[in-house]
Amino acid sequence: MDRRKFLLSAASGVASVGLLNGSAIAADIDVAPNNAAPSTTSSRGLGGILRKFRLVAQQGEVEIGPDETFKTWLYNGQFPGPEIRVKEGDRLQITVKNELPEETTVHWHGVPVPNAMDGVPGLTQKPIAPGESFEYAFEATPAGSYLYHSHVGLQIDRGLIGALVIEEATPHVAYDRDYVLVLDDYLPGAPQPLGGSAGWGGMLRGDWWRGGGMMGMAGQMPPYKGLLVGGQLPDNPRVFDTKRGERVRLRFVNPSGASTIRVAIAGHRVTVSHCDGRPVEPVTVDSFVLGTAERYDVIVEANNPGVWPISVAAIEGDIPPGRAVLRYTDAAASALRDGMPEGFTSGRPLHYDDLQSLETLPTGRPDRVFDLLLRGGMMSSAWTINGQAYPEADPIAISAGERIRFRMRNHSMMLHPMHLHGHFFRVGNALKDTVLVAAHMGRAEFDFVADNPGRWFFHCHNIYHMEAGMAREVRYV
Ligand SMILES: [Cu+2]
Repeated sequence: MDRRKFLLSAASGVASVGLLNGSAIAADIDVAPNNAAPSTTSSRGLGGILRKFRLVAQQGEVEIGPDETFKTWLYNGQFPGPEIRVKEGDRLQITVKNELPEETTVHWHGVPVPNAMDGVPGLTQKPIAPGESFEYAFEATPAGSYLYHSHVGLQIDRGLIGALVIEEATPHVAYDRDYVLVLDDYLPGAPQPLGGSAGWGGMLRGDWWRGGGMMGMAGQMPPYKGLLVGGQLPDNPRVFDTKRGERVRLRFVNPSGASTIRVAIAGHRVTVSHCDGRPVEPVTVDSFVLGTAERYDVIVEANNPGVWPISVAAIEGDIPPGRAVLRYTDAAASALRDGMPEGFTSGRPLHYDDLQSLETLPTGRPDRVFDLLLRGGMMSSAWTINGQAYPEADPIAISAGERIRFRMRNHSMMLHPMHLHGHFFRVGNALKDTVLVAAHMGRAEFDFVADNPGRWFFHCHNIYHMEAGMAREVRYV
């Protein structure tokens, strides 16, 4: 695909969301810039254009590889869902029509939307009943790479996921091309709860699961069949074109159901420029890891012509790796190199400590500190925070204006990507919305300012843990 073709296909993806006449709508309903917008300089002087989209959640069927058809639930019949791409300061109006046999909602992961637009059933809205619609409206700010996904039950492990890109007016890194790579763990069939005797945990035993070298994890991952990049299995990879000498921005987003994924590109280092959408001091590494719902934007300098795998491999579980392809258009007709990129076994991996935000970070002593113990997966099917499994769990009460610290300890054998809705928080010297807490006595902490009142969800983004109780309401009182 050349760039123009890519742009065309990206545009047609958007068009089928209902934006076919979007430019006409935007021109008709042009509004003045919102001077009350947060003090991001890049949003000043923008048009504050209204961008309307339509997402239809429906059953459908997509090809995800040679002879592999995925019959599942989709947005607008596409997998992943259509890429929604707008400019910082635009106003988004997204109508979600539910044509599924079950209730659904859509969550705009990472965007600090007003509480009523956050898409958490029973907390911020009534779920959208089959046959009904709901209109989400919020300002596209701040710029960044985000996700949208269903927030009902295990629907993420259908195909109800997509990327939301809010382009910055003045990026701090230069690039010639801009691609989104949606990672996913592919689960044929309908997802079921794990653990106990009711779900897969009781059925799997050793057949599906070889243990991955970790004791006690049997039945703790769904029977994923492979990792996908851009909705494709590795035998039929997505191809991302570049020319020698160009700089390519790759936005990696991970709306997987449960998989923490390492990424490396053969023949190339990557320079991380954004973490969970927010700009960081560029740092050059050989690989990086995305917990479920995390995002990294990287710049790749196209200085090593050929046809190279962009490889992705799960850290937990026993899922076959996936890949996309970085192809130089002027490369000789060389074959795609096989094998995993050297960055998986050598070189420099990215750590959270490498991330230096380019924005103002919350500082000072916290007004409140919450110690949160994460457990589960052994004798019981529940995953808990301080011994409680949501919804039978006390809300975490905070007050507007306070500085809050969450300190998490992981007394379980699995990773937990912990996500707070409605806020960015500080991890080390970076702003994030999701933080991985390492398995086996791992610890993590984050600080945030209580500046977006409402009832917000805080939860593990492994949806099986979330559904088994590893969640709390964070309530402004
Ligand atoms: Cu978890």
